[in-house]
Amino acid sequence: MLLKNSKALPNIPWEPRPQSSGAVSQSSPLWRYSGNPVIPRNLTAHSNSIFNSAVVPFKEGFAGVFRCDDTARRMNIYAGKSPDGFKWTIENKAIQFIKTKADLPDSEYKYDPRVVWVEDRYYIIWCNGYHGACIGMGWTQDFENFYLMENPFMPFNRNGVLFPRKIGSNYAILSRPSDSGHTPFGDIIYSESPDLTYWGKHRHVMAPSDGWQSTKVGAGPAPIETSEGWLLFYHGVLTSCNGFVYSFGAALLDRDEPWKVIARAEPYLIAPQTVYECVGDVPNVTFPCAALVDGDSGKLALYYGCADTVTGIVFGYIQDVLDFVKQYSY
Ligand code: BMA
Repeated sequence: MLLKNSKALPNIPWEPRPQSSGAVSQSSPLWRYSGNPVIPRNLTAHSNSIFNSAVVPFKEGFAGVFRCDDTARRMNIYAGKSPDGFKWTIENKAIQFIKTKADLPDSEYKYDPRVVWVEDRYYIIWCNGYHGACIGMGWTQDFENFYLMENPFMPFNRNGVLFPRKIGSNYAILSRPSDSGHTPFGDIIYSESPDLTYWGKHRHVMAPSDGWQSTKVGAGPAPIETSEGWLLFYHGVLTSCNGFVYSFGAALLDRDEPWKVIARAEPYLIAPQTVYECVGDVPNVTFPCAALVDGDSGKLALYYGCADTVTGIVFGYIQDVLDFVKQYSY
């Protein structure tokens, strides 16, 4: 079995690959959902935009934590549920975290959530406003009550992504140290913690390279465990004459020492090419934050933010993505 520790998900949102995959390059193993954007910008009463959001299997259907910027353009995260992964109901009120300790700091804003099931609960990791952008963390078991934890990292840091299981005896996370602005640089760093409070053993994973990933790179959905290593989808940024362009690609990390890159595809998987990826509040952004996987069939449904405005889905097979990563590795 190629996938490790992925449960069967027979109800994974799915649409077969069309004869013509539209704007997707013929070599890409991923294709876009024909109903994209799956989540419109104005789904909730006060949302200006809903994007860069995280979904997971939950009970008979799906649940998620969504980045909604409101019509005052405040960034916050909201809980949502769906019977099928396509039709979503998102709360009108942002998540109110319950502090697990009285002295936990408040947050000025929250954005770009990831949700990862580890052991007995769903952990939520986001970019947290605390004297600048840093990483915030909390947990839930029911998507009704959410509990706040310590911030894993100090400012400035973004793109915190927890691994779905411990590596050895420690929890493991990827993140990207950054600066107070829009950060024209950025590498992916790996860190470990025995208790999800104190983090260390920092290891460099990946730097920007060429072309679509020449300015900065950042982890996307939680890494997916396969018999060949951890499959990591990540975004890469290119600086064009018209500003940043966010595409995404994939790499394979060592299973026991995930800071070691086994393979990394030179071409992107998805780049902003459709109208909803190129036109919006921030043009030319495709930003992956969540991946659903069916452990039986190897089907993949990946959710990504489009132009910082709406949410899209792309489909594919894990095996095909792995083959792509190995075939086109640097
Ligand atoms: C990053 C974050 C992301 C966003 C991207 C493109 O710094 O704000 O949420 O998608 O910029 O604007």
